[in-house]
Amino acid sequence: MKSVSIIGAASGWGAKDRRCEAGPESLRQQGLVPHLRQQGVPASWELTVRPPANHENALTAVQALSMTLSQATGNAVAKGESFAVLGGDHSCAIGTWSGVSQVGGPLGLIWIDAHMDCHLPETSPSGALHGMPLACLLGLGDPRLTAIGGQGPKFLPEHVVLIGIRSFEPEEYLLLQQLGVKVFFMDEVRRRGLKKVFQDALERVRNRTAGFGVSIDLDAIDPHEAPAVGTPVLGGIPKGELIALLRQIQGEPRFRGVEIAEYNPFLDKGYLTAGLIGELLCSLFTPQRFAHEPYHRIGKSVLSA
Ligand code: NNH
Ligand code: MN
Ligand code: MN
Ligand code: MN
Repeated sequence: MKSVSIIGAASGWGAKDRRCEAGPESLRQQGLVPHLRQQGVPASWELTVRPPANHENALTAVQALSMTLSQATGNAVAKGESFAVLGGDHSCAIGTWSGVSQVGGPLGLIWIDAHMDCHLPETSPSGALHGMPLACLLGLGDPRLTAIGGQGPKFLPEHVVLIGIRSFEPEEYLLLQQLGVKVFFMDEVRRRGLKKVFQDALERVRNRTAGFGVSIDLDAIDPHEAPAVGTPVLGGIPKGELIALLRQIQGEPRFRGVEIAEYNPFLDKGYLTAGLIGELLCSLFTPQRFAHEPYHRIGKSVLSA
């Protein structure tokens, strides 16, 4: 069984509310690693990457962090380990997947998000970099970000799928349509059920690829169940359905790793979102023979210790 390298991406420079930079350290303090190990996941906290203290602006902060992060994920995969990147705002995806795409053949990516994250600097209404990482990974955007891990696109459009989308600007949808990237809107998820949509997604990312990854923006999940995000959008994916489907990936040799982004501990209600992150990780990495324990204990066990 592959060991799981946990990598914190402690930056909020891509978001309007920067406090998600505290996400990784908070999860660590809430006892995430001991809990995972108790659940049979051979996880260890590899490192936490941070932007340098002396960066000039948000872009150079994200650029520097992404370069370090890409080396960390690239190393983990080259060693034959799985990884879990914990954000931090979703601009960390530039580093995470640029690194993974350097190892082995073509890579597939399932992008689970309320948003498309496919803006160019010219089309973004907010200028926030967490609205642009998928465009960067497809080779479009600021050259300082698209060059990370080597020039050019890190994925072929036919190997990328988005799930859970319910908030976007027309320009980013146009871009995805022009490229030919498949988008499963939340409407379709509700109409056909997540299970069928997820099957279609898996088929695409497995077709003529050497491996695939999953990027989860926590705002994809309904805000009643994942409140600790900076940009909540009502009407999201029920967490139980997502957990059940991620469980199908467990043990799949071509699954490279996961990224879970946008956790802002200051917005969490009790341990709701932290617990959910634990459950998501267990669903992907806990061997089937282990019982699946409710996760809200991570915080409590630390507090009572
Ligand atoms: N599309 C909006 C923007 O670019 C919101 C992006 N926010 C996200 N993306 N959380 O996942 O500003
Ligand atoms: Mn989002
Ligand atoms: Mn996102
Ligand atoms: Mn669990």
